[in-house]
Amino acid sequence: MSIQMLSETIDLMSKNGQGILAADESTGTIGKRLSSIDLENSFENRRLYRNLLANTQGLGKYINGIILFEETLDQKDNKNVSIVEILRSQEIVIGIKVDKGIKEMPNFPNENITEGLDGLTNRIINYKEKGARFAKWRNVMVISKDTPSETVVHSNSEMLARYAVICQNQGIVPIIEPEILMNGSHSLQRCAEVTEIVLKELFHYLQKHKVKLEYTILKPNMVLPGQNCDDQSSTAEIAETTFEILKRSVPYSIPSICFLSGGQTPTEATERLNAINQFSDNKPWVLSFSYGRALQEPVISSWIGKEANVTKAQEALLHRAKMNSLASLGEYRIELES
Ligand code: 5MM
Repeated sequence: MSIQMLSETIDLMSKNGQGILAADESTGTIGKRLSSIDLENSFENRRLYRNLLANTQGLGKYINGIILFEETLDQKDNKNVSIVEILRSQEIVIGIKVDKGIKEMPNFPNENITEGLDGLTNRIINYKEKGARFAKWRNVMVISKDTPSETVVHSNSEMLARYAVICQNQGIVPIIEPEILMNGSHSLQRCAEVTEIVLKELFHYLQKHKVKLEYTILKPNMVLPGQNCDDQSSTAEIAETTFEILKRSVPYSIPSICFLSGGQTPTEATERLNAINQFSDNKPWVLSFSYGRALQEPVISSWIGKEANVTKAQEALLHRAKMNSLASLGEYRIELES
């Protein structure tokens, strides 16, 4: 039963030309987004915003999955229809963030460990009853002279493996997100070295814990120079390096790799995804997107909390989703932005 569920979900979520909308900001993170448009971080404002996203007509053409934060599973639109039902009517598969966020790793200053394994089975059973078919767990690692440390890379990898097993035993597809932040002044090459170490360690632990890779989605960072690095690298260099590191580190049994945007501008995230997809005809995986900020920034700034702007904000979401859909096929061109 659980294998059949995993297989059906993976088939729905590994289609060329579609990607994932990450709308799983925890209460603190969505608060930062709302404060950027001077809105209070209230239950009602969060409901209005997520309702706007879900009610974007045509979104299902470009987006095959959405990652929600747990409160959204219970929210309804103004006509009392559940947000989950609205999304399902567009054939968008429901996902849920199940990690409990990051904490500083004891004895490892400035490094993080992700929490949330306690009680995870019961939470997943509950989310499944509410319509979730896939889940997401995010690690956050920082590049500096001494980080990420070996211990933190090991511990975070093993947590992801244990989370993935719990999900798959309940028929839920795990998205594994080992994010390496672009904060800092490191070079493209240093990010490549760290990404390779992190991915190899991750797959070592996934295999040790007998995770079924064919029913797993990887959500990695692109290989990028730190945002304060003097040499910002060309789109072609970023695409070539990212593809090279993935080929070296990610087993071909992974069906789909959906990048996070990580603080890139919306058009940078689209251009680079497009370049990665143009880089090689010989791709063992679907290479697509699971963007949060790069899909939502133009939506939030168009909306600014006003009912009169809802249609404009939804058009902004549909436009970015379409641009990234084209990028996942290697068919995006900058002229299409206008
Ligand atoms: C959308 O934000 C997600 C939840 O963030 P918090 O745990 O900080 O509340 C986050 O996991 C997101 O899915 C990924 O970081 C990718 O988002 P970006 O904006 O980097 O594409």
